[in-house]
Amino acid sequence: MLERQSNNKTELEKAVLIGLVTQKQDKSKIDEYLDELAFLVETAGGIPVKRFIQSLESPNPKTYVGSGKLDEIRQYVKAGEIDMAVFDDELGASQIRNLEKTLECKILDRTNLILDIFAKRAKTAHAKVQVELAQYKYLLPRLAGMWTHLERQRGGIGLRGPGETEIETDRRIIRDKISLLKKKLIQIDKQKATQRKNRGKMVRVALVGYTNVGKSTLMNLVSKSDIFAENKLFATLDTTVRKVVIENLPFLLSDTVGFIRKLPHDLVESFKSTLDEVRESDILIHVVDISHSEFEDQIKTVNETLGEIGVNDKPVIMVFNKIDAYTYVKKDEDDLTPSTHENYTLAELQSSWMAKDNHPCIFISAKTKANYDEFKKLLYGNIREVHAIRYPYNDFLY
Ligand SMILES: Nc1nc2c(ncn2[C@@H]2O[C@H](COP(=O)(O)OP(=O)(O)OP(=O)(O)O)[C@@H](O)[C@H]2O)c(=O)[nH]1
Ligand SMILES: [Mg+2]
Repeated sequence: MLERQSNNKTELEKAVLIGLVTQKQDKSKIDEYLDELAFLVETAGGIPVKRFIQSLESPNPKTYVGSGKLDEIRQYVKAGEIDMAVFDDELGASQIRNLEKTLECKILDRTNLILDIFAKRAKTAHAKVQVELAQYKYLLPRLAGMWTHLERQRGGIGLRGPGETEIETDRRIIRDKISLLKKKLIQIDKQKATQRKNRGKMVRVALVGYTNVGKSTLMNLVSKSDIFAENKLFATLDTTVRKVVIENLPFLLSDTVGFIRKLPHDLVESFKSTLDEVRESDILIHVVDISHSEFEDQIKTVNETLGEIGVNDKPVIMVFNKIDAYTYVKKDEDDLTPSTHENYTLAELQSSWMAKDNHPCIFISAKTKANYDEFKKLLYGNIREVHAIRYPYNDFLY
């Protein structure tokens, strides 16, 4: 909250957003993608003022967009005193260099932006080291000709390290930092592994899901704790673990970083140890924001990311959250086009989903607590099963 109050309007950086419709990237999705990019810019503390979209077979290797579009963007940036151009895909060093030369403003890509937000969010030593390492790994191959020389004095979005310190831009120092951070991370990982071991054989449940779906809100509800939940992307970076008891059954519940499409690979790599909590858990609660029009894609992204960190075979409970905010488009009687999920009522969506998905699913609202008791029952049943296998002679731990 403090952060928002201290945000002086005049300090906010103005951004244009640039995205492509390519063979790989569907035209119908581009608005959603740029909505998400805009949300990322806002979360980082900038103001998105305009979007540019171009259809291309594939990104231009020199300038991402074609020359005509680039000129259009250049004119807009100049006239509108725009601080930065944000691209929806990861850019290479030469693309950044060429774009900066033409547009004469700061060039950021999606990865850079996500890293910046992560840096702002990192609270514990562990998260800070992980983010800083990912930032330097991103920066090192892109240093030559980057906007760093323009921005050195000003800092701002894209150049903030953890704790609002500016990140280093000297190649030699960065190399040293990378090896130092790697060493630190190994040390922290060892401590964490010991901590996890000391927790014994208690059943472990992890909340996973796309960013901003309500994981922390649900965690707060279940554990009655007070974890930072906010309508911003990546509110949670550090894994929080709480001991929870439902009826007579104790277990550990963890809340962790949310996933997002095109999550930078280096970041997933650096966060592997944070995600160990997920990897070592017995049950996953996959939280979905049912009120988001792209929720099906989000589920896919989460499953892919889980695959990437090597989690494929755990029992999963699907929790469709935010039913209070669910809306649907009623189709005209004479409209014979096939229904999409946007035309389903909540009840229809629920039964169609339950028919096609073989995980246990439940539809709830963590905000209004609708169906919360049923959720707890479902969770209890699932934990009980794991518990019974682990402690065959022990009906009740307490
Ligand atoms: N309408 C509605 N909003 C909800 C519900 N649950 C959570 N929210 C809101 O959704 C936003 C995100 O909630 P969080 O709990 O921070 O989500 P998260 O999944 O932990 O997000 P990250 O930590 O950023 O990955 C907040 O503004 C919550 O108040 C719900 O059931 N209904
Ligand atoms: Mg959270």
